[in-house]
This record gives sequence, structure tokens and C-alpha cells, in this order.
Amino acid sequence: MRLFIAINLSDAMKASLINIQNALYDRGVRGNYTSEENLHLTLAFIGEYPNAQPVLDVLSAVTFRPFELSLEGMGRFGDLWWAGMRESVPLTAVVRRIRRALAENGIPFDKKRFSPHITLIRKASGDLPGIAPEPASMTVNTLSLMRSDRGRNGMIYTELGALEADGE
Ligand code: 2AM
Repeated sequence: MRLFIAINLSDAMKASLINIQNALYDRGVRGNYTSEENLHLTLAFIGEYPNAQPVLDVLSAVTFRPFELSLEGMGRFGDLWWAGMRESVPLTAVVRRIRRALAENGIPFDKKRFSPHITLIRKASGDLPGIAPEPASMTVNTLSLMRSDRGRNGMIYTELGALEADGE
């Protein structure tokens, strides 16, 4: 199984991202647009791992309070174009705790520095136009363990389990 830990986005947040995608499409940008249901923010990429339960056990020991996530800016890693997130101390902190817990329990993950981004287009053509995402925020109450499978028409992401925020 190919596993990753992610924040699944609110409908409003996804709607804002779809608006950006539409604006890019209208400007002639072609590529592999992420479908609405696949828009997410990855916190840790585990990759091939045989069993979800140990990961869920490790995740269940991580605590966090609900926090706000806001879109800010756009950028690219080569031909992968993304929407960025406003600097967020609680986001960075919970990612650090998740990654530390995975490492302490011998669950492998991609150690690349956390660079919060939501992939909008892969294999994008041309130059990134100066489009600013419309303001959009959501409250994060849930972190999800996701499984990624290659489907006939692109990737299929399935939630295998979730970690809920602590109450106030
Ligand atoms: P990406 O959108 O920048 O490709 C599922 O593949 C999710 O895990 C995607 O959000 C992907 O980010 C992320 N991810 C992080 N590191 C990855 C890696 N080494 N290989 C594949 N996906 C990775």
C-alpha cells in the first residue's frame, strides 16, 4: 500500500482551488489538473508500507488542537504547480510531532523538508501567471491516513483512518 498523512480540505477551500484551476485553464495552461476530490495537503509521505494499523496506532498518540489553514500564494516545483498556505505555527508543530512519532516507531517516510503545498496541476505547460488565490480558510479538525492507488483515470485516494483534534 502507498500511504500518506494529509489534511482533506473543506468544500469551500476546494471551491477556491477549483476557481484558480479554472482561471489557469482559461489562460491556456494545460496539464494534468488535480480533480476536486483529490485536492489535499500532504503532511507526511510514507510510501509503500504493508500495514495501516501500526501507522494509525502511532498517529493516535499525536495530539493537536483545531487550527486555521489559509491559502496564500502560488508556486511551482518544475512543472508541478501548487497553491501555498499561510505560515502556520500549529501546522508546522503538528507535522513535526507526526514525523517524530513516525521516526520513533520505525515507520519510514520521506524526510524532505515540509513545504506545505496543494498540487493543482502536474505537467503544467508554460509560465505561471500572476494569479493570487482568492482568500480562503478552513478549520482543521481532522488529519487523515490516506491510501493512494493508481486508477484507470488517475489517482484514487482513500481515507483509512483519522485523527481528531482534542476538544477545547
Ligand atoms: P505532491 O502533490 O507534491 O506530488 C500523494 O502522492 C501525496 O504525497 C501527494 O500530495 C504528494 O505530493 C505527496 N508526496 C510527498 N512526497 C512524495 C514522494 N516522495 N512521492 C510521491 N508523493 C509524495
